[in-house]
Amino acid sequence: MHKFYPKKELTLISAPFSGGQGRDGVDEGPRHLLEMGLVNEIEELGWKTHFDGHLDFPIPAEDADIGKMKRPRYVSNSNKIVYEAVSKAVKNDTFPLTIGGDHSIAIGTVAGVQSVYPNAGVLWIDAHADINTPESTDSGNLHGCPVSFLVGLAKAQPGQEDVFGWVNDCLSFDRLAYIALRDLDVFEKKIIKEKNIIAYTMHHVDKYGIAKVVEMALNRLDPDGDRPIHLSFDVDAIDPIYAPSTGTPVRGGLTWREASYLCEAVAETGNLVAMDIVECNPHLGETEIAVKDTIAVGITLAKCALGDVLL
Ligand SMILES: [Mn+2]
Repeated sequence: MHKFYPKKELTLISAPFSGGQGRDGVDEGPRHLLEMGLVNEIEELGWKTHFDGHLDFPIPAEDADIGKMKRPRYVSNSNKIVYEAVSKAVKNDTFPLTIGGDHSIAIGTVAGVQSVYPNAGVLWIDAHADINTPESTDSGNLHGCPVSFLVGLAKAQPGQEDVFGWVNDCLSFDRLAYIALRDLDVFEKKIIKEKNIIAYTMHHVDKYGIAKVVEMALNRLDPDGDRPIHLSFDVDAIDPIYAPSTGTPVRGGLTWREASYLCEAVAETGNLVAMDIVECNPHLGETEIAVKDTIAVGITLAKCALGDVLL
């Protein structure tokens, strides 16, 4: 039985948002996941699924850059909508499965889960650490910055409009763990070391194997085995051989089975309280098969995290 959702009810939250980065198409991810049968696959696992349609993210009339940040008000306002949806789902004792959309939407998903479970740990599965601050980012694309808002590293500078003030440093550094990292900026490497953030790169996956890495990450994130876990899964964690249709692919990632195993192992703890699947971009596939593979891997991750087993 699921420790946190004994009724096995799930709220599917579709966040078709692409404002955290510059490439069109990632907002089409949710529609493709639904068309390939995501809801049916989840219900076959015994989860009663609630879905009220795609979230709507109004584009602000005025949204000038703040420092290097691109589309700051659009990203912030949209994340408030995601936050409300996730927080409401958890309060209704339903598992929030949020499908993106780019990874900036995890500002809202993590803040939403933390509003109900303030001790929840976050497993951030990604090729990138997404912990750049509005000052350290090169691109100004906020999908590379969500973690910095959540842990309180990102602060409005004197004289700047504080559009993300509502996020409120909701996540402590010791409740964050990374797996599958392999493309880090200088600032991100520095901050991970300085703050002693739990971080397993692909080097660790090679060295110890995925099973040991997941075990070590969970033991450090949740030493007593009773902490709610939020899994935020960026499909670019997976090798582009398996998940090519994504905005910032990086070679040398998780295999299909390593990614699936990771989700299965987290499901086995019984402590998973929320999941995000982000950065599926159907416009970026070179072939139709590339797109289908990427969407299929997203569906597989959801199934594994929700209790599907091979035997
Ligand atoms: Mn990411």
